[in-house]
Amino acid sequence: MAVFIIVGCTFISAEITNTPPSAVITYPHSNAYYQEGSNIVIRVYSTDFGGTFPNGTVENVEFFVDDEKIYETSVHQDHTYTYIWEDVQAGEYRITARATDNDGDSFTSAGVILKVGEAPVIKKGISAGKGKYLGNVMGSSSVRADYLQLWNGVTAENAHKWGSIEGERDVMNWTTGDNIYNFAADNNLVFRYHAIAWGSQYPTWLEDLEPEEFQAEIEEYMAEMAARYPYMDQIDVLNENLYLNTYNGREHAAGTPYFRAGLGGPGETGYDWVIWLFEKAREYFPNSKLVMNDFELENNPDGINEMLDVVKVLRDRGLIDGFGTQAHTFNVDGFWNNPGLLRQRIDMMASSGVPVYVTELDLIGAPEASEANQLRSYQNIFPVYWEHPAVAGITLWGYVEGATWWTGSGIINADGTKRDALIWLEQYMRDQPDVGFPFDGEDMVNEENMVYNGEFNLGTSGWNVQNNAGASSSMEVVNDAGMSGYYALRICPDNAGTASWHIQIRQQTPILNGHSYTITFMAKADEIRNIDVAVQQDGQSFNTHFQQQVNLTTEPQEFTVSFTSSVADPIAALKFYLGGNSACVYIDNVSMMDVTDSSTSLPNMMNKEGNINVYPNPFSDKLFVDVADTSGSSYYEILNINGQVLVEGLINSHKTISTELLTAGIYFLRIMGGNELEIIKLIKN
Ligand SMILES: [Ca+2]
Ligand SMILES: [Ca+2]
Ligand SMILES: [Ca+2]
Repeated sequence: MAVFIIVGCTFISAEITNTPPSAVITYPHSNAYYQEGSNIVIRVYSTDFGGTFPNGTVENVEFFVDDEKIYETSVHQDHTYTYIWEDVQAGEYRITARATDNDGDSFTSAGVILKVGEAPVIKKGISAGKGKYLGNVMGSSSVRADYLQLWNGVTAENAHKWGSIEGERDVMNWTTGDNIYNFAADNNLVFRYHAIAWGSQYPTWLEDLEPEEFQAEIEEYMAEMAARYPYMDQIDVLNENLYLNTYNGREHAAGTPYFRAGLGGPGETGYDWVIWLFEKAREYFPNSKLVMNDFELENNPDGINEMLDVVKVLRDRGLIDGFGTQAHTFNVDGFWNNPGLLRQRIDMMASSGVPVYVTELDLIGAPEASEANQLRSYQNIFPVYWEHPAVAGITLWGYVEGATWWTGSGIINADGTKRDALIWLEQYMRDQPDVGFPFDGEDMVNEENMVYNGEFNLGTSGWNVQNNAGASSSMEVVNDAGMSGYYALRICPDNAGTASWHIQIRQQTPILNGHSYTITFMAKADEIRNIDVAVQQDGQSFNTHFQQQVNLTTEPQEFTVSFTSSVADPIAALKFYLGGNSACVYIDNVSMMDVTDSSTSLPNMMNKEGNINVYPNPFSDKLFVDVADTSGSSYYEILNINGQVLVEGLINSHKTISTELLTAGIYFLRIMGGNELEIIKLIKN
């Protein structure tokens, strides 16, 4: 029988003779948000294996809200115990789960903080409603406009590494880290902290410290983290600890020996220092899952076993909630032709008895990196992780090609065009059964609407404000404007300038030659005033394609304006001009639709001038495009007969387009460059 004596908040284990069961609330995540009246699915992962002592069985799992028991069950599917908490009223709640094993030993999970309120839930990320989170990393405080559309979890790429925070002893710099955490917290995303103890990118002054000082320093670091970040779902408490079974016989992280010595050494268990570290983490972070994270696992079963040996002593003491596998390209791309073996390796990780968190997945393709091989890797590897019942969620380590740490691992180009892997990943997610969690709610994206975040449900994401000629103003999202839905945009000029264009609220909306557009929006102001709505080139010669004044009152009004463009402009932007008047303006429910009659917009028009050559036609899994005589890149799209864009990207004189994902049928290739637009009809066999 395990005996835990609780002194303060520290567990001091007396003689242990049984491994307690695990209990990890995999859904909802900490800081999840629901609308009042929702039915909330609570999932608990619980096993009674993975420790030093013989495996047992989980007898039951109890669910608690603010320490009050609401449910109990012994029924599970693949170690997940589920309860649906119905009609939840507004408030903030702390959920825990307690598992009891066949020896009568119990373990209570880390807490999960839930927020329930009046505002609707907005779908976030391509995995919304699909049962697991799919997150990414943020390298800086600036957030791409497509982040919330693609991802629903966040890890700071570098900002939370100890060396970034405290390069100089006792001088902590949390600025970037705070911005990244706050973005996650404000949007109720899954937040993973990376990392507390890691023998790389740590402050080098640690190397000179005696254990007592070392421990005091890491406690200071944890205490500051705990004070700043109450809503972290997971923490990489120990990162890259492997050293016995590595590819070159060396420490995975060269500085790990300093941590090993500084935190108390191996001791009787072989891992006393790890136990000390996780005990402290439990104490400081009662509402976060404690994870051990490493790489070189999938392709190295000895490495998995070494990690399992450490996990065992933590499992005996109820100190670990997740097995983290980084899953980088160099360890997993090679499984593209053997997903069955990859599945076995994940099974090994799951024998830890705690959920598997995929923490840094990136794929470039094998045997060599290419867009086509990357697609193949995604198709063969991603589903093995995603569909494994022990995998609780996945974080990709970057997504913008050229900005990821590993060249070739990006799945979107900097200009927002999607690589084949992302086109596939979006479709894969759409094809997954909708289970209603997490992040399930109202659609934030209307595929027909060229405007992103026109309801301002995602804050100001996608929009920016430009002040010209000495004007100054700021935009914010408010929830009491009485406009469309819960949120609306408010812009209050501090210095309104003298002309309407001196203050501009903008979003890029590329337009096509000969196409007709309808713009609708709702607006009001604190006093009767005018604003302009315009579509203007946002750069180069700032050509105005359309501009019209509208008269605002203090009551919300809906406006509809239309125009037909006689040029193609890939850098056109929808703009609201608000300068020249200091009355605050409210804008909401903005849309811009291409309303061109598709029977005339997509003629069967071969390129007459002969400067665009597309072959073969009919095509199968590849399409080659040569564009002669261009002074820069052209933008291409492949559309189906309904006008939906299926593939898009840039062409610099020659491009090979992967078309294996397209089904047989008729397509249109639309090529846009300068003021030229070409549409070519093609057939896929
Ligand atoms: Ca047991
Ligand atoms: Ca310090
Ligand atoms: Ca709105």
